[in-house]
Amino acid sequence: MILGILNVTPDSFSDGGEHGDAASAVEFAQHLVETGADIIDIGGESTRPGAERLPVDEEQRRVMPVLRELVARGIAVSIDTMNASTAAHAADLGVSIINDVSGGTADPDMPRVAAETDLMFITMHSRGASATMNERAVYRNTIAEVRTELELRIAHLLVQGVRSERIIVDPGIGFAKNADQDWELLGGLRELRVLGHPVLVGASRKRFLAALLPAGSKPRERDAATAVISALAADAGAWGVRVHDVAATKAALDVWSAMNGAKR
Ligand code: PMM
Repeated sequence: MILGILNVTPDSFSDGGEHGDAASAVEFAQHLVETGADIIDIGGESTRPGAERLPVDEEQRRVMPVLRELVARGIAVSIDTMNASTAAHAADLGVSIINDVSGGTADPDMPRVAAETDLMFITMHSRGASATMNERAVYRNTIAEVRTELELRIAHLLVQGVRSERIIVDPGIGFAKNADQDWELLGGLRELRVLGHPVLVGASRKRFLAALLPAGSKPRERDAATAVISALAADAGAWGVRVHDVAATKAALDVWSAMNGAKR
């Protein structure tokens, strides 16, 4: 699955401020769908390292008009939020997926909303809040620790009534991880499949890719590398990728599936 990223934030690291009004955000989402996105992942709160939390009413003011219009157009939408009330409101408007970068830990009501709405729920691995997560990127065995911490998140969701088949896991590339740890997790994606849940990968334009490019390059110049990661993630059995440049990832995934067809 390709989740196309639609950030309606003034400060996201790679595309902040591009979709300042609802109409341009909707048009951009439509473009992502036309170029191959299966789902639009809409978020109103930046989670870049160091970001402070946004008041929930401001988050909802940003995302709800866009979300309402996308659903009206028959587009599948996921809501990228750490707030249970935003998730509940989005569920009322018809979203298909709740995507919580805190894995259901930032808001104590989130697991209950996930259970009651019975939507797909993406539980992403991170440690602490965006403001402090970089300090917590200390692991003895990155893959094993991320896997264990995801297991705890899953257990917490199950206890609160979320159905197992609704849970998608995400290693949280760039969240409480340094570049080496991000690469380790991507290299070890297969080992996350033992969790028994679909795996989502969000590597698009992230900081760890900068070292592959000339100094001073812009985040959008990381799109080719992102597309390669999409194909390799598919090869490692990932369920989905969350990307900015949908067309490049679609091409990479088409190549991967053509080669796989040829192998059979
Ligand atoms: N990354 C960001 C935001 N939301 N959600 C999931 N499930 N996985 C991610 O890796 C993820 C996310 C931050 O990136 P952005 O600022 O480009 O949206």
